[in-house]
Amino acid sequence: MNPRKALISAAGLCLSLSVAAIAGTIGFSQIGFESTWRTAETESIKSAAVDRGIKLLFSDAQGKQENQIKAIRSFVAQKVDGIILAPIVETGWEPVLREVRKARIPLVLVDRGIRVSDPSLYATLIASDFVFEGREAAKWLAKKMSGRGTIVELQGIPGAAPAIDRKKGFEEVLKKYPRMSVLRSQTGNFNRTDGKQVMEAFLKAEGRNINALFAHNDAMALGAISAIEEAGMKPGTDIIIVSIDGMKEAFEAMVAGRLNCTVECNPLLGPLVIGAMEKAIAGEKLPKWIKQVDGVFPKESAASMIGTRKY
Ligand code: GZL
Repeated sequence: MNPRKALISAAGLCLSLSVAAIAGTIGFSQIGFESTWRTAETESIKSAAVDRGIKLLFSDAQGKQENQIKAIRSFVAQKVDGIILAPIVETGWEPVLREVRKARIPLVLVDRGIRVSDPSLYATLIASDFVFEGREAAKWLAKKMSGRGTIVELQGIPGAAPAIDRKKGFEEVLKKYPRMSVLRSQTGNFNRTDGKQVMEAFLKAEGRNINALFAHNDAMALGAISAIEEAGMKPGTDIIIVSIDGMKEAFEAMVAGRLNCTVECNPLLGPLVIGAMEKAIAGEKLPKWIKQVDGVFPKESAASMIGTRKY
């Protein structure tokens, strides 16, 4: 091989080794395990790190922002090569992210966005478009209900980007249907137990006045389905239900006729987030938002699609 070619291939090898070497240890601050969606996301990120030979320091915040902030500070103290953050809520991150930047550690957001005065505090956000998801849920429901009827809403975690933006998208479309109204709206904290309890309260207060339920995630919808059945009503028939996430258990509920539609929010973000992390560590400029692609799955498609669902 001529000396020039040898030099180029050696440089290429060094670069690839150096990227692998640079992206040696990454800290990942995960929210918790409030839904099967969250579990699927965690597994996707962990396996993507293994595939790339990266050591992942995993921290489960058990649903508390202060635990996420503590974990980030611990990652900085351990001088990790990069930090991945799934931020439970949109605000309260500025001080700790400034400490991360001072330590010159690239940080990538996954699955939820944040509100900061200086967007250079994070390299990129890998997430779905929650406003799109809220709009699609409302469009499907308006068509199903022929533009009229009463709705109750189970919201996600207060202050969380998916809860704020799904509600925003849903209300934006609902404005076009004056004969559709939201009777009651309350948080079910993205989990099945709270979703059931809040739906029990809705049913006690409104009973058969309720024509439809919009749940910000499948976990709360599945809890609400149990509450509707225990109240002697038929979910999917007496009360039309649209939710978000596209989990396999939602497809099972649609096949059984207990859920009418789920808007996907694909949690398999691992390859995207690890790839972005490696680029950020190598000093590459990234777009501020790398959008996950999501679909809309009505009950009619559930039986043919369920075999393809990976989470
Ligand atoms: C969305 C994610 C949400 C899911 C819920 O990216 O943050 O949190 O929709 C999960 O199931 O609890």
